[in-house]
Amino acid sequence: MKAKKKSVISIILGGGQGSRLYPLTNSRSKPAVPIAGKYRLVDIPISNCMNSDLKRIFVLTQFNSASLNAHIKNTYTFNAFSQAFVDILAAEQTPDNPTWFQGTSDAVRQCMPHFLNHDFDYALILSGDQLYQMDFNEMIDAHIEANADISIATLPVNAKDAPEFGILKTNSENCIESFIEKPAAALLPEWESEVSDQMKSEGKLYLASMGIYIFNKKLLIELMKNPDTKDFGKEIIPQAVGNKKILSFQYEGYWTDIGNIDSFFEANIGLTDDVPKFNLFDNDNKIFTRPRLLPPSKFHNTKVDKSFISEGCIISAKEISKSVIGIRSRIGEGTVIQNSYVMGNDFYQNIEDMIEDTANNRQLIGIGKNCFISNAIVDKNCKIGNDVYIQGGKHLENTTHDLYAIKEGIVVIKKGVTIPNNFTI
Ligand code: ADQ
Ligand code: ADP
Repeated sequence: MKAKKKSVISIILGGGQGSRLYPLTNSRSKPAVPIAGKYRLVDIPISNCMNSDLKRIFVLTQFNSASLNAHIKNTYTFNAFSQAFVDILAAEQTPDNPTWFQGTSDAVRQCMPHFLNHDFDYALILSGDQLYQMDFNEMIDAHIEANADISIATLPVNAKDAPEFGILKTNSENCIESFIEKPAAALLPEWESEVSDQMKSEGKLYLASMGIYIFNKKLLIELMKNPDTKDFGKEIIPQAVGNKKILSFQYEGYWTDIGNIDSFFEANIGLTDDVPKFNLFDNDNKIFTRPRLLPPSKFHNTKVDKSFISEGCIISAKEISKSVIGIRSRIGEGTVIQNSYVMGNDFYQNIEDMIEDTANNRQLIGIGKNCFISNAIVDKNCKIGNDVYIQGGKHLENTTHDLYAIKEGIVVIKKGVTIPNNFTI
């Protein structure tokens, strides 16, 4: 018998208003937020799809931004003979739909006409704010083999993390028998699962939904007819449990949610660990991004330790440690950067402008001389003066200021701001 051809479209939930990532999402949509010095958030799920040979991809986003469009257009170009595409679908108002996406399944519902223009048997629905590497083919094969209606990727989590996720229980055939979205801590004892000895030893006793779903086309069409259900985790999945065959596809590799400033910061700084949990140095699983053809980075008198330095930087800093430095960064002499993510710049300032700005006591694009920056995120295109002192940490209270925001002790310098000489946080 001829094996059934897998026909799959991928739908990436690119983000609602992205308020948890504010101020990084102040002027750009969440999928466009720069990560790891040279990528954007959306490159992670797209690369997982490409590496799984799934090349028909939709990115659903609450609002469109120039940078997301430019990034997708300049990165994911395919030859005319392939069926591959990456299409951005931004929430649009139509006579039938006067509102923005009201939730994750509402986003899919509103975009159904676009999906139905394509031939597919299965829809793979992914979150846009997770860091992981996964071959989706294994999950798709398991879904087909089990003759499931829906599959959900799951992984064991501990009691501290469980209230953040959909938690489920399975039967002996790995089919989901019960599901609760974000249970209160007090309810957890009822939700323990049989997990491997390794997971048990790490206290990971609860099976969490990774927010990665496969739906059979027919079922998806049927479920998306009801405009009253707005969210996969809150409505679609709990309502399908008991009525549909839902497979739990268990994953035990590295996976993390990067939906808020704290976890976004940790995920970036985690890349500087001796053996990072997320491996960017992998022949088989490449993370794709825009090929910018930047020159190599140039250093003068800098001690660099455990750091990621992207292309096209001009660095005279005294010391950079445990930090991620983004493309085209310019860092002045005497400056120390610790435990920070500097996103870099979209363009270089030309030499004539720099001479004129310096002569007029204006800050240059990049980070000036003799600064100290620790526990901070510096968004793109900032002009940070000389002798600026930024010391993030738990001693600081959450706050929002014209030039920066502080969240969980992490100082986030807003995109494109000018920080005067001697400024202190
Ligand atoms: P959450 O991550 O809390 O839980 P949600 O905030 O709805 O769910 O986001 C899921 C994904 O959809 C994210 O990538 C988000 O950016 C995106 N998204 C949200 N609203 C959107 C909108 N209006 N338009 C487009 N995209 C949107 C979900 C599940 C849990 C599961 C966790 C795993 O509900 O059951 O455990 O994911 O992270
Ligand atoms: P981000 O989402 O990173 O904030 P933007 O929406 O600012 O990105 O878009 C970045 C693009 O804008 C880059 O490709 C860059 O070429 C261009 N750009 C922005 N400002 C300038 C400038 N002053 N001069 C030249 N190019 C610029």
